[in-house]
Formats: sequence, structure tokens, C-alpha cells
Amino acid sequence: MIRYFISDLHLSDKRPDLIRAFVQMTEEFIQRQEETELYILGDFYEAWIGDDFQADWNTQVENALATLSQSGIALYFLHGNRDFLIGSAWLDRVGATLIHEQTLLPLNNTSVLLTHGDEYCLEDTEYQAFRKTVRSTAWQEQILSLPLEQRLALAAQLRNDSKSMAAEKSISIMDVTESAVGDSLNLLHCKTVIHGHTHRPEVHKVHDYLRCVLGDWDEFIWLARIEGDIYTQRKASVTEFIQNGLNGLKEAHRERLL
Ligand SMILES: [Mn+2]
Repeated sequence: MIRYFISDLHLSDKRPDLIRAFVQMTEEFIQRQEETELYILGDFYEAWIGDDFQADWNTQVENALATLSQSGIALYFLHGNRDFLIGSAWLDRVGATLIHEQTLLPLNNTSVLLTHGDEYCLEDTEYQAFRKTVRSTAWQEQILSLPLEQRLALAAQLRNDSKSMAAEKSISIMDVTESAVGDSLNLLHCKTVIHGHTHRPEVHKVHDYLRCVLGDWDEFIWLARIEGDIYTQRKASVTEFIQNGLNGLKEAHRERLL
């Protein structure tokens, strides 16, 4: 069994190259005919304003996902801070199973904790307050009841707000609070976490655990995988990936799971 992990693709109409790379990746997963699962750990989209949103670029993305799940590749989705409004209609259309923040994935001899990661960025109190609001059911129901145009305008406004907020903040404030990650892992008796969100791809060995940070899709295409007890993360430039597919990815991180 091969398990693939991606996050922070930030797909939108602004990046047709990333959409092309993603569609190509799903086609290659199917061609390989291996027993495969794909985990999308949040911020798959740059923004999501409700499952009733339709656009040609996204129909292409949804069709690729649906073809993937219909081919027998199990597809799992976890909300990020950009696409927390993804709901059951989208999940049904693409054939994905929703997994919740901080889900424990059992493997042969161990387990890994899967999450987007924004919940660990505790030093950013302004963001945590925002997160509390937008993750509440009441706020989400209210937003989803607005007409589509109003939701589009709101999404644009939230993106600008988050950009100007980010510009004023120090680098460290926008990273995870390591002790919060450690506390989660201890509580769950787990030694490895895989998360995205920070756009700082790395494998950190901290105390007695591993913190595997997924890469965001922008200049590079990133793909992490677990096979047996080995975690690897590979990358390629977008052009290189479009030319050579999965074979064009070069190993950036490799670690034996604890
Ligand atoms: Mn994020």
C-alpha cells in the first residue's frame, strides 16, 4: 500500500499550470495500478465559497478527483483554513471521505497524526480569533445562506485581509508552536505528525517525535508518501513535473517512521 499526502495546492483560476500538474498526477496514479490512498490535508483550493460554486477550471479538477476515486484509489480530504467551507456535496461529487483535524492514521507498526496545522500556530492570536469565528457552525451557515456574488466578494476581502495581516507579522509568529504539537502527539501516544499550512517543507526531529511538513504548490510540485515504514517527500519544478510526471520528482526528505 502506498499512501500519498499533499496540501496547500491553493488551486484557482490564477494557476492553470498547477491544475494541469494536479490532473496529470491523478492520471499517473491511476496508470500505476498500485494499491494507493491519497490524503489531501487542506488548502487544496485558494478559496472555497460553497459547494454550489461552479467554474470550468474547477470542473476539470473535480472530474480528475472523481475519476481517481472511481478507479479504486481511496481519497481523503481534511479542511484547511482556505477551504473549510467544503461540504458533503463536493465530497460526494469527487468521491472523497472527510477526515477531521488531528486524525490518527493507523499503519502496520505505528500511527501518524494528520492535520492541516493552522490550529498549532498559537502565537498568531489574531489568526486564532479569526479561526474560531470562521470554524463555527453558526458563522458558516450564515455565510452559506448568502447569494453567490456576495460570498465571492467576501472571499476576495478575506484573502486581502490575510495577505496584509501576514505582511505585518514576523516569520516565527506564523509557524507552529512546537510544544502544542508535542502535547497533541503525547496525548495520542503518537510519534509522527504530517501537516501543511506553514509552507515550510521539512522533516523536523523534535525530542522523540517527527514533524513532517508538506510543501505548498507554487514554484514546486511536492508529493509526500509513506510506503512500509518510510516517509519520503519529493519535489519538482512545475515545468519539470509537467514534462516528466512522477518520475521527474526528486527526493527532498526521507525518514523512517518512529
Ligand atoms: Mn493553510
